[in-house]
Amino acid sequence: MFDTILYEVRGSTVWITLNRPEKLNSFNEAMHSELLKALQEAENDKAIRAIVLTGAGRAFSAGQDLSEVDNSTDYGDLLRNRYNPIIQKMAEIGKPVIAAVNGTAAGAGFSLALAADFRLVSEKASFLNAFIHIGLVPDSGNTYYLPRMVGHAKALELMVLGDKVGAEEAGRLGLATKVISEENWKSEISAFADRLASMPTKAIALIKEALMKSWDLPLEGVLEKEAHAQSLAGLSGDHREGVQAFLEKRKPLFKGD
Ligand code: T3D
Repeated sequence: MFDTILYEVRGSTVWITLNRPEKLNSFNEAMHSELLKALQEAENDKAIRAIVLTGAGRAFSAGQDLSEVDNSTDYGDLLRNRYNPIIQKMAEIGKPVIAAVNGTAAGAGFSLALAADFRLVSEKASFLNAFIHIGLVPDSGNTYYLPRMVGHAKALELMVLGDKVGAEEAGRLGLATKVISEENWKSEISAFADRLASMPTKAIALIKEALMKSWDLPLEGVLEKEAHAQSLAGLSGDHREGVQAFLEKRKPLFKGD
């Protein structure tokens, strides 16, 4: 169905794998369009309750395929038309998105990992704000997410100096949800994705939305947003199940409804 990505449904999760390993999963036009379609498909499929995004081979993604751009490329339009819809979709999608960062995440590949809700990072992986090395500026949400995760000073340092951040440092900086060893890679990613897929999906969607909006709102607005989100969460089947299970002293069985 797709040429540049793999789309594999495993129970209630989908694994989307960027699949141009010979080019370190750098983005060409087809991969932009297919990744967006895959995210839309995962969003629309009610049976999918967690999304894993990873890369084939030794890289997560090396960002823009530099052999695809030339002097006639308007980078602003390229971002508006191809990268930004993907980054926006990852924020909007009402399901948890896990970046399973299997190797190098450079340029927009770094940004893509930042736009996920969780980053499970292989001990072999690294993050590189490669933009500066080719005279460009960080894009695809990098200047939004990175300072919020590591603070202004560290973000500026990573953007301007363009030094590689290894897995251990990514853990220390709060970029990595968890650093995972090679031998446990697949099993730990699966377990984490399955855990998220068995949680109250609507509440997760509301948390994502509220947290994103909280950056732009004064306290009063945040309090109202929380009240509104809680009204919606309170109407969910999973809330009823959570309370019922508590009263019956059993484990809840959340269905994402
Ligand atoms: O439209 C716009 O441009 C605006 C939007 C920009 C968004 C961006 O992402 S800009 C940043 C683009 N990315 C980069 O600048 C990163 C370029 N790649 C690298 O710096 C290095 O490849 C890495 C540090 C990521 C990994 O280094 P290493 O030594 O492990 O691998 P390598 O030997 O450099 O790469 C392996 C192959 O992948 C190689 O091909 P070959 O020689 O085996 O045929 C290399 O050319 C290819 N490759 C790696 N990155 C890209 C790429 N080919 C095309 N585009 C790439 N980005």
